[in-house]
Amino acid sequence: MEQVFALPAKWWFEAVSVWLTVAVVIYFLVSIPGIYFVMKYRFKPGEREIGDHEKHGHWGLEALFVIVPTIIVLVLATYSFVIFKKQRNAPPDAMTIKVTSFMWGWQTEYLDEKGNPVKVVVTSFNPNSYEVPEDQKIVVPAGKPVKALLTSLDVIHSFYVMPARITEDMVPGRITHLWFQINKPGEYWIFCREFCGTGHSHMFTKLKVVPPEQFALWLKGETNLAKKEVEIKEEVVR
Ligand SMILES: [Cu+2]
Repeated sequence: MEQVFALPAKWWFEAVSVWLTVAVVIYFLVSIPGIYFVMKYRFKPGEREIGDHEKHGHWGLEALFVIVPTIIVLVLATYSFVIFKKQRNAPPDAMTIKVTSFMWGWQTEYLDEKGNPVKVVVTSFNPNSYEVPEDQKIVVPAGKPVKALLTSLDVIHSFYVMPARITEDMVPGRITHLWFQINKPGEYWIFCREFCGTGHSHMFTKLKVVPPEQFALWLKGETNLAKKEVEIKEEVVR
């Protein structure tokens, strides 16, 4: 069995293929007979010039044209809602981070069970580079669900975890959320996905996914993944 690389991306890809298949099949079911009838009943002098308006259609066919699309819509809606619920609600064992956005960067707090921050990472704005310094990457454990609480200090931003195919607005004065799980260690992009000013194109960071043991060490500060202390206050007051 193919290993699931990321959630909720798995369901996102599944839903896209289901919707695309239904859409393409319906497209051909409608367009091919459509072309045929356009040819067959095209205007010819002397033939049905005033049309056949007095004739009623076919009750059976009309009922079929109502019932079949209704069933398709209901099936797609139910299927999509099941996926939406999985995509929206973090599993109960998810670890929690809180990400606060600002023009143009991120502050990530790692919270304990009581909601107190145990570690803080700040990704600051750098208009001259597309590199993210090692100590500014958001580190998470591989194979573990992560719930992110999101907010903003200034304007509306959006937290887009690209490998997980999930994004959510970060709104000042409000806490929104999303969750994701990346099963393969590596580095992935996170982008701001809401145009938020002149620095928007440089509002990104790297998600560094490491094995859980390595993450536990990093969180306790016993590794050189992020040695440098970052002055948070200075960074966020822009
Ligand atoms: Cu932004």
